[in-house]
Amino acid sequence: MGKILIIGAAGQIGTELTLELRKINGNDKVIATDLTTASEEVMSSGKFEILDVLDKQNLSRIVTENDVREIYHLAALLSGNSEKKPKRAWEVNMDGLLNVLELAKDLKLSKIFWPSSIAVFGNTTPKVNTPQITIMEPNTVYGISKLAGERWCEYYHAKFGVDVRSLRYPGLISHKTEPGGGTTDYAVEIFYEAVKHKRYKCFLSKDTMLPMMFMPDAIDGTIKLMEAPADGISTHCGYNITAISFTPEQLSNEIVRYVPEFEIEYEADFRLEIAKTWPATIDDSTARRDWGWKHKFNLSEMTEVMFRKISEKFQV
Ligand code: VAH
Repeated sequence: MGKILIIGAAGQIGTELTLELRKINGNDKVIATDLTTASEEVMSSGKFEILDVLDKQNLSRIVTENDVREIYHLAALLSGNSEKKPKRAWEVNMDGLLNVLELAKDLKLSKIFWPSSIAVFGNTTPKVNTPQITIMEPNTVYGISKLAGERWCEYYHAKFGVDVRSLRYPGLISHKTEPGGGTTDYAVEIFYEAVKHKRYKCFLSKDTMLPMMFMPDAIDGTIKLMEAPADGISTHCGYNITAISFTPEQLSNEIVRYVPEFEIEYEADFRLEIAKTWPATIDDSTARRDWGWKHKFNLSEMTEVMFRKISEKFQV
């Protein structure tokens, strides 16, 4: 079996996915890359190279020199940052994906993973129990790039047989990496602020319900999808998956169980307008039917682990 390449190994998903794939396949089987160095755990557990996914030559060199057969392409600008730099976001999110898909076609790579997002849905999409197949009219730069990316993935699978697989991730919550410019970042920041300062100023409104997931569930789901038999995969654009939906107020009420004096205030910024276009809850029955997706962590269980791990990190 050839090697696995992670593009974006310094990011929120990439950090944990690299470590899990190294645990499963062996450290020497997984090559981590990013524009900047990654966490100490990623850097010390296996091979790392600096890679800009827009540099086709360097990407091709790393793939061929290391006999890479699978690529997890995670590098992208998230929703908040994409609104600030639309052209750059389109370039990284689109040209980066096309570089990977072209390489997969030319070198007949065995599998590609690319993350889509609930951001592909827009204001005209049904917000409750959003179906796998529905109206998708995103009006954010990030959502437009993810919808276009989904169509490219379906195209490269249909036209060239590229086995590219994708998940429409909800907001992801993890304690290993700081948030990276997304709209759902509040659900990570709030834990750090609660532990360090016992207060948090939330940039969404208290009743903004969004689909979310604890990172261990996202990593398990990603690997389960990639290990599923090809004939069981019914869509190559991006499976709806979800775990828990909650509002900032509901999350704050969970946090108060650990920090009774915790105070939250709400001062909406541009990201509230992004969040308002996204679903509140997701129908992920297709993923559960096709390849056995199921989440493990509910809101209370996630909160307990987040508090324990972040408190350890700050020795409080
Ligand atoms: C973001 N965390 O907030 C990402 C995610 C569903 C949101 O794609 O941009």
